[in-house]
Amino acid sequence: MRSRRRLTALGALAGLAGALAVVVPASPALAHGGFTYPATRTYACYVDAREGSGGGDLQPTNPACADALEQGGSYPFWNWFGNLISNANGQHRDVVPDGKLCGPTQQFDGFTQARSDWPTTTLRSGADITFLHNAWAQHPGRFDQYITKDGWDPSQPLTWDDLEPEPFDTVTDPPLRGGGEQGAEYYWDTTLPEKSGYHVIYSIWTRSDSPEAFYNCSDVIFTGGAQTAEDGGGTTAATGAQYALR
Ligand SMILES: [Cu+2]
Repeated sequence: MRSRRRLTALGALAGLAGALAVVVPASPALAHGGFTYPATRTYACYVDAREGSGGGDLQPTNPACADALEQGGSYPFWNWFGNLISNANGQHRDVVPDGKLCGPTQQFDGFTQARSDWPTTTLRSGADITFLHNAWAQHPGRFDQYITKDGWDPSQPLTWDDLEPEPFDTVTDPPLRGGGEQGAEYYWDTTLPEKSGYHVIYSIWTRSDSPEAFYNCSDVIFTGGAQTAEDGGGTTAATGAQYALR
């Protein structure tokens, strides 16, 4: 009973924070960032859940997002930009356990479910794209992007060993601009790895001004180059209609 009441109070607080964030810049203590393109798992579920209610409260239509909401409540949805460990101190592989890569803290545990029906962003294998990383709060630091190995199994918990050993993309203090899908955003160009089918892009944002680090999974589908070069390489889950459900 007690814990249930506490969860409800937390949910109300999170909802309030989400509502406030629409109107005023959220405080740095509560807000940080994450990819809007390709959408992180938490951001894609947040968009899905808001669209499911026509822009109001959270009503996920994606089954994985719905289960995440049922398991972990609304906090990680309204705080989709706060998937972090405060005292990571650069020791990512020590502080993030295997199986918990997509949600290393208890609040985000619902996003570690091993399943292949999360919302995805379709990308072209090997394409040049522009990463868009929301910056609710700006922090100097480095972004490292990893890709899952060929043949990884989404029905098994995601482990460090499922990732290619070296990041395919690394950037430090990328440029910042306003006017992104969720306000200020970092942006930089990258070349995607050659992959096919369902993969996870795993991003680690390591702050250089504090021990904090952010850990996010973006679920993506790689296609084999059938798209034209002008289309930018893919569609974003954030536009809603283009979720590639399987
Ligand atoms: Cu922050």
